[in-house]
This record gives sequence, C-alpha cells and structure tokens, in this order.
Amino acid sequence: MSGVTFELKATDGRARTGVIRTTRGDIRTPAFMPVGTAATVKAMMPESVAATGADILLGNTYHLMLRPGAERIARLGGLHKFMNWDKPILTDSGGFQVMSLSDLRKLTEKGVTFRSHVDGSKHELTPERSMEIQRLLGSDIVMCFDECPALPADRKRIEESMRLSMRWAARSKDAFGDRPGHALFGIQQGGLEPDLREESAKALQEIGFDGYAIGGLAVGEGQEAMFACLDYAPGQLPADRPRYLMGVGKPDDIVGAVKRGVDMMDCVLPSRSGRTGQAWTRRGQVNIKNARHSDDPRPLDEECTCPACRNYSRAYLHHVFRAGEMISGMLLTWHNLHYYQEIMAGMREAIAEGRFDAWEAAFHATREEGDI
Ligand code: PRF
Ligand code: ZN
Repeated sequence: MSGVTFELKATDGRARTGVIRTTRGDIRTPAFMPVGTAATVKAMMPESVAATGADILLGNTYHLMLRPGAERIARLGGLHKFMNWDKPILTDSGGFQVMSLSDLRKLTEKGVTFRSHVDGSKHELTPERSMEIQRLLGSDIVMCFDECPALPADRKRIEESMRLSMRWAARSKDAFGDRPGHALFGIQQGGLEPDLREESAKALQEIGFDGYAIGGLAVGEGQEAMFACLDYAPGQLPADRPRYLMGVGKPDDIVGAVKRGVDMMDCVLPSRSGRTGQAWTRRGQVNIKNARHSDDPRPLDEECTCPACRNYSRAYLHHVFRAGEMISGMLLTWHNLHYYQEIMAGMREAIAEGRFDAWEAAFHATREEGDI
C-alpha cells in the first residue's frame, strides 16, 4: 500500500481483526466510520466523535463539491483543518450520491452530468474530476468513481453498470496516480449475481488497489439477500487488503457483515436516527418520542457509559425531544455513536480472543423487538 498498510492480527471463522496504519493514525478493524457528509458529523463536535472511539470519518465528494466547493476547502488548508478533525478521513467518490440525490442526471461513458440538489446549478463528475476533488480535500482513503442500480434491477442493467464501473475504476487509478500516504480503494459491483461479483473482483484486482469495497448492497434487497451475497463476496477479494462494506447498517447488519469477513463500514443511521428520536441500545431500539418515557427516571441504557446515559433520564431526553431542543439530537447522536463503537470494540476483542461466536450469541440474546 502507498504508505497506508493493513496488518491482519487475528481471524475467527471468517471474521477478522487488524489495523490499517495511515500517516494520520491507526484505524482498528473492524471499524465503523461515522458519516460527516457536509464536513461535520451532525450535532457532534469532532472531539466528541473521537471520544466515542471513532478512528476515521467518512466525507462526501458530492456534497462538498457543491457546497462549499473543493477548491475553496483546498485553499483553506484541506478538509482535516477545515473541520478540525486530524485523524484519517475516507471520502466517497460521488457517483452513488449523484444517482440518489441530484436532479436531471445524465449518465454517459465519460461520467455523470447533473443538477445540484442545493441550488439547481449544473455540474459534471467523471472519474478524473472525482480523483481531483478527493485530492483537493486531502482525503486519506480515496474511493473509485462508480455507479450502481437500486435493487431489484434486471441482470442486464446490473451487468452493464458493473462493467462501466470497472472501466471507471481503471480511469480512477490512472487519475489518482502515485500519492504516498494516500490509499485508493476499488469498489466491487454486480448486484446479487455471484458471477458478476466475481468478474468485478477480478477486474479490480487486475487494476490493483490498496483496499476493496463491496458496493451495490443495502440498496433495497433486504438483510437476508445481503447476507447471502456476503456469504461469498468478501472471499472474492484479496485477504491481505481491507474490505469495506459501503453504507451498512443497523447493528445486526454490522455484526452479520463482520462475521462474513468485512473490515470497515459506514452508515448515517446512528447519527440520523439520533436526530429523529431513535436510540439503539444493547437491549434494542428506543423511540424517545413515545409518551411512556415521560416520567421514566432511568437512563436510556443502564450499562452505557456515554454522557447521555450517565447524566440524563429518559424523561429528560423525551422532554427535550418534544420541545425541539438541540441537545436532544446531540445526546442521542452521542449515545448511538458510542453504542456503535462499543459493538466494534467488542467484536475486535472477541475475534482476537477466538470467541466471536459466543460474543455474537450474547449480542442477539440481549435484544428485544420493538420499542424497549
Ligand atoms: N458505491 C459508492 N458509495 C456507496 C455505495 C456504492 O455502491 C453504497 C451502496 N450501499 C453506499 N455508498 N461509491
Ligand atoms: Zn449511552
């Protein structure tokens, strides 16, 4: 790897634990990356994000190119300085977000033209421009420019899209060039078709990347179908490089992905649901909006050591949510990110000690369905 290395420390079944070393610090794997789309993890100070145990954040090419602009961030010293986060940052490449968020998009061999969801202005993203933007941002782990259909989609659409993404992966690698201290990850596509996933994995390895992502999942197929794909997809990628499952997921999705050999994940869920009154705890989900919390003096989660659980009751969290107070989103986001990082730390330790199955059984045993 280009100054970014991956050391696999232990495996337990297909689950792995290790460390990705970068010039901005180590990333302990399996790693959960909080999402900092617009140069902030919403409702969190960067030092609080670090205090939850996050080693790395995810940023977005698409959002930052539209506002405030990649050239502006570069002039201001890069994304780390701009947002006051000095640990590693991985940036997504924009293609996936263009397809899901922008208006009037047009896909060609060259790239995508689209209108901004912010102000309607016209833009173009290509593999070359995406690599340039991610360089201007100063991203430590750069993602290839890719594209993927929502599922279900017919096989022909998935096949053509995957092959286009593989041609874009080759152009991404050329445009990325040689950048010591920065890594470039390829993105496997191919929907739920084992042979297309295999073709994609081979194409990426021929080009050669520092790490490999599994893209095109969690796009409407459901957990059972996603796990069925993860039963084989990680094994199609090199064992000595990090494997990153993009945009996943709920706590049980994350545990199931790690069990199947995934090393990194990102998701807006813990931060987004914190702002809508949803908390994730070891016993299950809590909907703090619910009136039955209004007189409850207990914390969200008795065993949790986060500031929301140490210092506040469910009754308080219910009140500030109902009153529309900003501290509501701050406390619930903190709790959710803390809980996600505890799951990751628990899995890393269990894998290192060869007791992942027991850890997983305990994880499922303490959970109840519905609002707890
Ligand atoms: N590609 C990219 N980003 C992504 C995805 C993808 O397939 C997904 C799919 N879950 C989330 N984010 N570049
Ligand atoms: Zn908590």
